[in-house]
Amino acid sequence: MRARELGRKSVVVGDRVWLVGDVTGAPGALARIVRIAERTSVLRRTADDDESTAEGRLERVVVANADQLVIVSALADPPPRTGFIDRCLVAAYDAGIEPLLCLTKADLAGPEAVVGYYTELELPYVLIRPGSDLADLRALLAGRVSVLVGHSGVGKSTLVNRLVPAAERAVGTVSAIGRGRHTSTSAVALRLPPGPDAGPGWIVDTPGVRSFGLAHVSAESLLHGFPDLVEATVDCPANCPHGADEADCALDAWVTAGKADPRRLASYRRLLASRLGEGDVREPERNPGDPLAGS
Ligand SMILES: Nc1nc2c(ncn2[C@@H]2O[C@H](COP(=O)(O)OP(=O)(O)OP(=O)(O)O)[C@@H](O)[C@H]2O)c(=O)[nH]1
Ligand SMILES: [Mg+2]
Repeated sequence: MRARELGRKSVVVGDRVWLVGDVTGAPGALARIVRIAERTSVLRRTADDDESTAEGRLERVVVANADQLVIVSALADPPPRTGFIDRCLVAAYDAGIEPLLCLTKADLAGPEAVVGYYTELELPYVLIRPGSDLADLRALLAGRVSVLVGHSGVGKSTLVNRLVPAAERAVGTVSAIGRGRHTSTSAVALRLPPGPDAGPGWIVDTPGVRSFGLAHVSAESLLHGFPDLVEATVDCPANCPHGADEADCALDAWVTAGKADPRRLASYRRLLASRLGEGDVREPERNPGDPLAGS
């Protein structure tokens, strides 16, 4: 139970709290949450990118105190969306949480296109297929609090069940048009079995999201999700908005010189536009070049 003075939405998954009452954990035991510890990190998302809309102001805390954001993307069924991954990266850097790319369904498609897109970023990634060895992933999760985010049907709960066999998370099927069925409906933190070199970590399974709105991230912080572009902006004029029609924006020359992938710059500018309500609201996280991008 939550003490009334804490307010209705005050406690989120990942919070560390003080309890008063019966803390045995036995069936029927009742304790009260009386205090919430200061959070080391807060991962947020909004329903929309545009701060001027009601959806844009509707902010959700996904998880507190996570130190790793595991961006889960299937390589097929549903197809990967680099625009969505880019958004998650912005949210991770903004919250001070380290990103890890987790590419599932490697039995269905190769990782080359997605991995190639992030070459300049040195973004750590792991490949997952049914029955694959999870030792690399376990090592990256050990001793940390990691949160899985991704579209519905990418295999987050499947992965959690493999990592924590006692978890028994429900798993759904993917429809013929490659959409998940939103099987998981709430976030749950599970304790990982301890590894040989590190303390037991925690993994947080979350419900699949359609998009990852960034209305709460300032235009300036948006750029921090693009470390491959940041360096170029020292050559920009003061207060350069970095938009596509800025004649003196140094980002164009940076990309022309081959120092970053032009698709990353385009993705960054799509995010900028989307925050101003100019983006494609229908499929905000789809980038040209993604599999099925034009469909
Ligand atoms: N071929 C293949 N299928 C997989 C893999 N991982 C998961 N699946 C399948 O993908 C479907 C969706 O898996 P879930 O674990 O429910 O996906 P989720 O990300 O938890 O979805 P939500 O809870 O809706 O957000 C299930 O039918 C899984 O069996 C994989 O590596 N390869
Ligand atoms: Mg799930």
